Amino acid sequence: MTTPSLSAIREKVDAGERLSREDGEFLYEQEDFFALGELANIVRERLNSNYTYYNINTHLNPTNVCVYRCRFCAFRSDLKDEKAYLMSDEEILERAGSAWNRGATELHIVGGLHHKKEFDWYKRVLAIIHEAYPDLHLKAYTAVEIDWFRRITGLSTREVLLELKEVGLGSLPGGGAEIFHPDVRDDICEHKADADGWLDIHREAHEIGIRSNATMLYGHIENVHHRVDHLIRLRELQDQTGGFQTFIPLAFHPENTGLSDIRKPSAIADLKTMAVSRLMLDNFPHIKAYWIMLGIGTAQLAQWFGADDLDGTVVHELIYHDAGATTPEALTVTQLRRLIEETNRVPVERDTLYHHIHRDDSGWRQGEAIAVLA
Ligand code: V47
Ligand code: SF4
Repeated sequence: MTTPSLSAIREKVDAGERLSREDGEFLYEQEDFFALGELANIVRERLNSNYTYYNINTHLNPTNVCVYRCRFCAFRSDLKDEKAYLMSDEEILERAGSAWNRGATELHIVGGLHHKKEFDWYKRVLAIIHEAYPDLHLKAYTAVEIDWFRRITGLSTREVLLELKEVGLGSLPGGGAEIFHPDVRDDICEHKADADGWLDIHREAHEIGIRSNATMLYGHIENVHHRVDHLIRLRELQDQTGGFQTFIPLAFHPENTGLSDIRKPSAIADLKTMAVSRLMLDNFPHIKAYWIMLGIGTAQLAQWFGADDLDGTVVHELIYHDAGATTPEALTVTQLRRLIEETNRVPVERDTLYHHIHRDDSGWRQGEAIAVLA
């Protein structure tokens, strides 16, 4: 094995060769920040040309009551807390209806693990929305939630996924991945699905035709070794299934969490993570800059550090705003397109599965699939 150097890595990137664990760790320590961005941009433009994708979506968090106590989470609540809530069917349908009327193509549904609610309740959330708005894509329930449903039903996770698919599940969001390495995971969220559990659920989803996303929560107690390890575990699964669509690095927001003494990652750390993710995850078609947590300026810059997606026209976001995010809760399509154009990229509206969306006076329709890996 040769010692990594920037020029050796550049040669690999130019040749489309895979980077090693050592390369990933070296890149994280790299002081030439702009060289790192330039390398990530080669891969970004090779896969996605000059496009930056966005979608029109709404977040729905049906309850914040959660049996788990992840140390990084400001969203969860105990059943008897003042801030505890549980949405009624009417509220859920109202939220879905207003999303649909705004032209949303996707609802992103995740929440706490409410120990007084049975699996049927979580299923009904999808079923009632799907029945009322069959064309609204339901990106719902993280692998941690799927694992919880297994625990409360005695079904296998594959059976849980099949039942949810039956009532309208469209794809899985990438949440709950945090950091896979047990040295970190056992400290920040010891009770929930472990790395193998999370990865197996995504594998099963891919096997039954459900696409999914992946995330990594960075900027808390983890180090570079843990981050690169996380990326490599995702890359290995993607080699086997090809079912991941996009990777979203999530910057830790410390306010109101059990880790509130940690400082939020800097814009430099955010952009480095974006770039290393793009370079290491050579088999992921897309890398998403989630502006809600990066802030708008960094999410724009990220379009030159590996990202090709600016999620989304999000409304009703709670997880980050509870943890101190000061970004607006929503951007209009006009604002979002202008932000993308300012970065010298071409805005393209997509649906959850990365088909082009075409709009005219009669509404929206799906077009062809966008930029898939060869
Ligand atoms: O799993 C929780 C993270 C995730 C905090 O799939 C926090 O398209 C930072 O996964 N600071 C949920 N992060 C959000 C998520 C997501 C977001 C956008 C798009 C997609 C997608 C998925 O949020 C959790 C956890 O990793 N999180 N608390 C916090 N204080
Ligand atoms: Fe519960 Fe999810 Fe918060 Fe963990 S991150 S405490 S599982 S709501």
